[in-house]
Amino acid sequence: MEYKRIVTHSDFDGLVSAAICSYAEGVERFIFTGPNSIARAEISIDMRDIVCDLPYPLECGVWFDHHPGNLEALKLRGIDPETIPGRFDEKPSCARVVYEFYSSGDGRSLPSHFAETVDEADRIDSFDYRSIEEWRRETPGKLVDMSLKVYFPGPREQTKYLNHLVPLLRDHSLAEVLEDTTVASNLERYRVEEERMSALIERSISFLSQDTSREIIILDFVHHKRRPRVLKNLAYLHYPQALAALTLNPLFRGGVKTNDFSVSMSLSMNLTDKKHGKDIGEIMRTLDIGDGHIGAAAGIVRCGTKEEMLRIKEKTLSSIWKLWGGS
Ligand SMILES: [Mn+2]
Repeated sequence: MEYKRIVTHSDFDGLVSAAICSYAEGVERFIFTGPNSIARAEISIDMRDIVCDLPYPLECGVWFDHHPGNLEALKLRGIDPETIPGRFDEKPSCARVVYEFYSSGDGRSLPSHFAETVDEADRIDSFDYRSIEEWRRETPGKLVDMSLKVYFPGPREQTKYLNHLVPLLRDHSLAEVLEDTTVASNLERYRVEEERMSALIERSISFLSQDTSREIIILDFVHHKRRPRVLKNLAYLHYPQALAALTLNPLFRGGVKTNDFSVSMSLSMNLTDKKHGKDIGEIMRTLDIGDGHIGAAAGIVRCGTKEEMLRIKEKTLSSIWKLWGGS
């Protein structure tokens, strides 16, 4: 079978997955997207497409993935994963699944630089860090990942960069990829943006009055006219001992700000591999505002008036604190 395109997730793991598939199958056309556009069937995908690190679409030629939720969804649709070409495996990254698939079995072997790149994809995609220092360590993979987080004026500029990056990741080691001038300049631009985000975050951090030991960092942006572009983990640079970070963002409909807001929360790396009994997904489900897993989850709260929103927001935060079971 001659495949024509690789449809992949637009994150580091998705790009590395695409790079390995591109090498193994000789496919040079890439489509970058996110899980939601697959779920909404916004992209037409057919039997000549290879799909990586995304939910299983209506149909495709080959599917590689590692998200347990996507496997569940497939089974609910009555599709037996064994009948789909490709591989599903609950590995730390989809890149690992693809790497193992092509390096065993039919004798096709992969260039040696993929070993390090896939190790980095594992760590980055599963957020496998045990401390702030480990998370901030600027490994080659981390630097390439940072270059992806730079601000793009539109989807076209982002696609252009991703199309530039996948062949680099396919043909070179991460250290060599970092020598590319476009990668280097995006990385430097990202560093400047990160400084700015970190400063905005520092100004926006608050804690609940009940939270005397400052366990949950709260970033409340609901009063902002536009959703600010921030990476909430940067908050840990200011409060490295915190156990979780929670962001509140206003929601927009047709470009107009509503009184609805979103809540997203995740555990800090201080709790990685610790027995903590916290379950963020369970908190969202109990409040009936959303879903997620133990380490990270999100929800949406709908409100009528602005006054109602302010009241419900306070109530939601104190309910989260109770369910969190803070000290
Ligand atoms: Mn992934």
